[in-house]
Amino acid sequence: MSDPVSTTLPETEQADKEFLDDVIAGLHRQPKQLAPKYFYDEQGSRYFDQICQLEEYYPYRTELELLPRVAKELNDYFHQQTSDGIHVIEFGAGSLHKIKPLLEHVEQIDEFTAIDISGAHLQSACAELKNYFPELTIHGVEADFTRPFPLKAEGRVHLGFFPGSTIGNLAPAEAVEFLANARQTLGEGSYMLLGVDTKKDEQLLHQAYNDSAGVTAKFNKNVLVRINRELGADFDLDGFRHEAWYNDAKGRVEMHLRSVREQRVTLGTQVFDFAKDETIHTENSYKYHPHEFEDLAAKAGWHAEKWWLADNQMFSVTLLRSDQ
Ligand code: AVJ
Repeated sequence: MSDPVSTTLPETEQADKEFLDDVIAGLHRQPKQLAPKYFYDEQGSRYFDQICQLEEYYPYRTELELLPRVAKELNDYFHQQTSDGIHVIEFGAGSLHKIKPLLEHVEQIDEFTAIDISGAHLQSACAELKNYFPELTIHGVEADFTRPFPLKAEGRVHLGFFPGSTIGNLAPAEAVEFLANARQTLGEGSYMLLGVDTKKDEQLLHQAYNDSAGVTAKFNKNVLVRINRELGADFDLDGFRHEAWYNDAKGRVEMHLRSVREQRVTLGTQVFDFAKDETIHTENSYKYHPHEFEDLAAKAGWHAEKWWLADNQMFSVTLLRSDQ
């Protein structure tokens, strides 16, 4: 039997209900947690773009500098592999800056599908991309890319694109599940290109997630702003402070919002009590050595065909090919 909720609610109402259900469930957990995908409303996507311009946030710029080299080598590689057109499918596409080097250098790409959870942001980004690449067929899809989705078009090469180390938001087991789903979606003989942040000096990681201008703090707190505005909660924004640190045992940066005092937050009929210093865990950002990532991808039926490391070793890009 089909779920009456998913069939009767329009898509945005459905998304609101999921947001509400997730927030309630997450805040009832111990420790309290919220999923990082909820940072990205329009304002959150803007904060993230600001983070990418910060001196301290090395991942964005390091990857962007590495991608032209990757793209030139990919162009040679694909010419050797196939004469078919390539359809690139980007997961969590954001502002569409990362796809440009690929479109500039990989000549066989003639179709591009961008999937992102922030629909309005995506539409304007797609329109802008069309100005740069008028020949390219572009589709913008507002969706949660962690779910499987249908892709048509036979006789073409599917290249999944997942830059920015967004895969780092997933715990290793979830990352394997995502990669296995992506392999299903993309189909037999497909490829996937991923940007993956590397393990590095703890001090550099700390600075990247605790910038001096406080943009990351605003980005982190934006999830509470959303919960207040969209779900009618009464979070006191000054009652929580941004924290981020590297958890060496788990190989991840964690972001939290720490309650500065004992307090109660209400959301409709729900009540959430916070002890002083209790945190809401809002994000994990896993870091991998290229070989660690290769092993993880292998568990999802992919093998690493090639990988690239930035000159300063601060970021990596891996090309996966689905196992036969
Ligand atoms: C978009 C998930 C790659 O983990 O570095 C930036 C998000 N969080 N600053 C990351 C983020 C805090 C970012 N990813």
